[in-house]
Amino acid sequence: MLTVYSEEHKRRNAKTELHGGELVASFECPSRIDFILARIEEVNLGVVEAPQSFGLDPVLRVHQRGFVDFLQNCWRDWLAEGYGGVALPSAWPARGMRQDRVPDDIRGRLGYFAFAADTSIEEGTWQAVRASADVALSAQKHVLKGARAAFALCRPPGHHAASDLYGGYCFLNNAAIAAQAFRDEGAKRVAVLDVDFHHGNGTQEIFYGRDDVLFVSLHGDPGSAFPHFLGHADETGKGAGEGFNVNLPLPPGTSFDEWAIALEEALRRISDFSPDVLVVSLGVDTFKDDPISLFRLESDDFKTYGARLALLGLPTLFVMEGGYAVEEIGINTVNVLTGFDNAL
Ligand code: OKP
Ligand code: ZN
Repeated sequence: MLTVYSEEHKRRNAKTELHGGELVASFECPSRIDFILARIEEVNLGVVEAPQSFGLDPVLRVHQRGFVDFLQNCWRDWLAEGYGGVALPSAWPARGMRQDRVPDDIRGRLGYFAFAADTSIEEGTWQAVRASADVALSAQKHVLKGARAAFALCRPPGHHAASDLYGGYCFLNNAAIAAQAFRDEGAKRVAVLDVDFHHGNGTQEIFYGRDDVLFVSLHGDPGSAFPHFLGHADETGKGAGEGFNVNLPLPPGTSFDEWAIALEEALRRISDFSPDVLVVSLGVDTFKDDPISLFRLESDDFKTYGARLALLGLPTLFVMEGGYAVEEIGINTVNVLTGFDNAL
C-alpha cells in the first residue's frame, strides 16, 4: 500500500497541553509519525511519497471561509497582542451568550472557533495543518485513480474539526476533505468509518444533514470520554441526512471481542449503503496502553480488523487520526494496513 507523508508535520510541535489541571508535554507530538514511518519501512509496506499541493478550494468545500482565515492568521494576531505564551482560548460563547457576532479581538476569536482548551496554536501550526490536508487529498487521488487502498499519514489529525470549530488536536478535517473530494470527483456515495477511540464529532457535524456521505463511528461513550458533548447513539442525522449517521458508543474497558461485535454492525451499515468508496479515520488510540484512552485492544487485534475491513471489497482511503502510545503506534497502525493488504 502506498503512503503519502509530508515533513511539514514537524512544524506542529505544541509546547504544552492543558491536561488534568496541569500544563504537560503534548500527547499529540511529532515523534508519533517517526515511529509509523520507521515501521512502514521495516515491513516494506510500499512506496512513501510527498503530497502535491491542492490549495484551499477543497478545504473550503467542508470548512467555512471565516474559520479558515482565522486558522491562517491566528498566530500572527496573537503575537500582535504581545503575549509570551501559545494561543489558547479562555472564554466561550456558552449558553445564553451571543453566537451571531464573530469578535474582532483575537481572544474572542479563539473562544468562538475552539470547542476545547486542549489545543494550542503556535508558530508553524497552520503550515503543518495545510500540509496534512494535502496529504489526505494526495492519497485520495491514488484511490480515485484506481488504487485499491492508500494511506494518508496525516498529522495533525482532523476528525474533531467541524466546519467552523477546532479542538482535540484537530484543525482541518482531513478525512472529511477527502470524502468531499471523492464526491466532487465522481463518487455517488462515500462512507466514512471512524475507528479512533474518540468520537469524530467534526466529521459527524460536517455531514449530518446529508444522505450522500454515511458517517459510522465506534468510540468511547461520550458519557465518559472526550469530546463529551457529541457521539451518542441517538444522533442519527437530520433532514435528508436522517439515518445516515451511526454512532456506536462503547464503555470504558471495552475489549477487542466486544469492539469487534460493534465493528460488524458498522460494516453491515456500510454494506447496506453500498458506497463507491470507504474513508477510514484510523486512530489507534483504542490500544490497551494508550495514555489518554480507555479501550483494551492488543497489537495483533489491529491486524485482525485490518483484514476484516478488506473484506468489504471497497476502494479504501486510510487517514491517520489519533494514537498516543508512541512506542507502539508504528506497529499498531501498520498492523491495520498489512492486515488489509494481506487479506486481498
Ligand atoms: C484526538 B484524537 C486532555 C484533554 C482532552 C483531547 C483528546 C483528543 C484526541 N488533555 N484531550 O481523537 O485522537
Ligand atoms: Zn482519538
